[in-house]
Amino acid sequence: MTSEIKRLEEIREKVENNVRLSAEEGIFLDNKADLFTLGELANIVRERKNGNVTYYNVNEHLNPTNVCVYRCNFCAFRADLKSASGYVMSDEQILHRAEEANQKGCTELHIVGGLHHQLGYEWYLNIIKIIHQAYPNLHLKAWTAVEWDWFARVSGRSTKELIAEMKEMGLGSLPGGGAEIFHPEIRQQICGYKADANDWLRIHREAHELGLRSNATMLYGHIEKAEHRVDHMIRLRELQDETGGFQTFIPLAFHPENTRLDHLPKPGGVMDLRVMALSRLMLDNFPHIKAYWIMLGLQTAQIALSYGADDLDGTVVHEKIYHAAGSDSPQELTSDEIRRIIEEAGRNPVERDTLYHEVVRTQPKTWRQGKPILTMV
Ligand code: V47
Ligand code: SF4
Repeated sequence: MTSEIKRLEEIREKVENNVRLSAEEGIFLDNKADLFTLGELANIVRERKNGNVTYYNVNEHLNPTNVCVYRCNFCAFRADLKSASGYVMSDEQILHRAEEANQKGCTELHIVGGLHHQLGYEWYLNIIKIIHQAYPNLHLKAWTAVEWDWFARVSGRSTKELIAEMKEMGLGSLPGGGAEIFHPEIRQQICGYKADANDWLRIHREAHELGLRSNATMLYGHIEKAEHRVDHMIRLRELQDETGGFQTFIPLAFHPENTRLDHLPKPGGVMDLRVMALSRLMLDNFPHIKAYWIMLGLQTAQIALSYGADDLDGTVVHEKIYHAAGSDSPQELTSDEIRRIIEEAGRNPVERDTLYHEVVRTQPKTWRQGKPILTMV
């Protein structure tokens, strides 16, 4: 037996016995394991944690402004303060979009945007306040750690104080964006000036301490290598050991179009599936791994359900970040279409709310919260 086959057998035994993999084993898997083995191992963990269920939710995206002080090299969404493509939504437009989401029976509004040079923290706070007042049943998953860091810089207050204040106003949870790649060697090159790894992790720790759940992402397929991806996952795994506040990990494939990194190729389907599987194997304390179909495309997302993923995200209306960077996924899927895709993959579709309670619908637009869905962490 060659040493590589022997190493893979040892890893297989660990996975089967639910034993944590080391960073070195993660790097070995990323560099050396074949796609089928990665998928097979990830599927063991996926089915141990979530059985045959695949989750989805009914949500919409709201990006209240695309004007941003930062210039992340991978971003096609942002606009300069004075640029003709820059926009800032009015309160009326924001409420109109929330009404649309509510009308469609959405359980969640996913709210993120640019860091506007002039609007200040109060403008972002007001968005949460007015939507929550008008539609208290809509779960507001809002502002990435990078935005929270910016709010603290412009308001001179602590991130924890701001998160607590917004929670009082109706904030429901934090999305996982802004994580990119934590390792400074890479972060410096793609988004050096914004919140760093320690800031990102601190802000999520604070949210967890305040009783909010959050997600985590990783932007892959640009200039990072296996060791950076594994380092990223290990940092998240350590924080999850401490707080248990993360729900879902979402690996995000880099889309190069209209970005400063447009000379790089877009990662292919094989890389998408490999990173999905590796995430499931390394993040043994994350209940869920999401195949974000907008980013992966429907076909890869469907296959990812056998490579570690147990969640497809949602109906996602008004997605801007990926479509600005060249995504050709549809802008919106109906619940029926999502269910069909999941069933075709041999999984049982379950609609969930943001906090993974089953959603029971009596009619398409009315819903009540069901029992929490049992997930083993
Ligand atoms: O932080 C920006 C990424 C993220 C590009 O929490 C890009 O449930 C690829 O975080 N190519 C925002 N990626 C989206 C996000 C997210 C998405 C779905 C669900 C959840 C959740 C969170 O999008 C950014 C950045 O990492 N991004 N530009 C690009 N050109
Ligand atoms: Fe701004 Fe976010 Fe785009 Fe970076 S990724 S430039 S912080 S909108």
